[in-house]
Amino acid sequence: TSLLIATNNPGKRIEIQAILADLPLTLVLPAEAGLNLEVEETGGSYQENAVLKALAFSRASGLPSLADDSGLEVEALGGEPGVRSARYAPIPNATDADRRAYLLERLRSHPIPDGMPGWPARFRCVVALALPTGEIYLTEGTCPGYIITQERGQHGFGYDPIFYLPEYDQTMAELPPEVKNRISHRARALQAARPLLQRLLGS
Ligand code: ITT
Repeated sequence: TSLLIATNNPGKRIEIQAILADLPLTLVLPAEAGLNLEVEETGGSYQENAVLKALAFSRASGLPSLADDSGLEVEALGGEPGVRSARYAPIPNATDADRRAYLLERLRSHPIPDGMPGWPARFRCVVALALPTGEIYLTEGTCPGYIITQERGQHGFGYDPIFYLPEYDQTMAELPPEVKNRISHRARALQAARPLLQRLLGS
């Protein structure tokens, strides 16, 4: 059974491939399916955007497609950047480093709560599985942590270097990838999707 990984983000792609590696699925990348598809994320929620992406890729490829819409939610900022995490920072062609700098800039006027290692935050991930029949399944995962000002670590992508996990005393970018891929929001959403994928394999 083939499953299209409906993302253009290489960081996500590598993690999804690793997390699903033990399933007897042939994971197909957009480029391998001859697809160069930019889906405009017009939805106001992770769920809506994940469905938009999974359906668009499934229609274009004729394959079952799995999309991930995810983001970082910082309590002091009322849950920002949230669904806008990939587009945060008001600069054209912003990089992940620009977005981290912009987030820290926004946090400057908010004191770190007493006794905490940083600003409380969580990563959130919604996974949508779209079948060629048009059926859609959604799962979700979250991972709590703290935003810190000092970047640490080289692994991962996005906000990982400033996302601190007290139980490991490491940032998400310092954790070995196999550990991130056990505990992350993405890992949890994909674990929750396993029964759906098993059913796909059985059919
Ligand atoms: P696709 O839509 O092609 O999948 P994208 O990067 O545009 O790629 P999203 O709209 O879901 O995807 O944005 C997710 C953003 O949230 C991502 O670009 C990062 O900035 C952040 N993010 C999500 N998961 C993360 C993780 O595991 N570590 C660090 N940052 C993450």
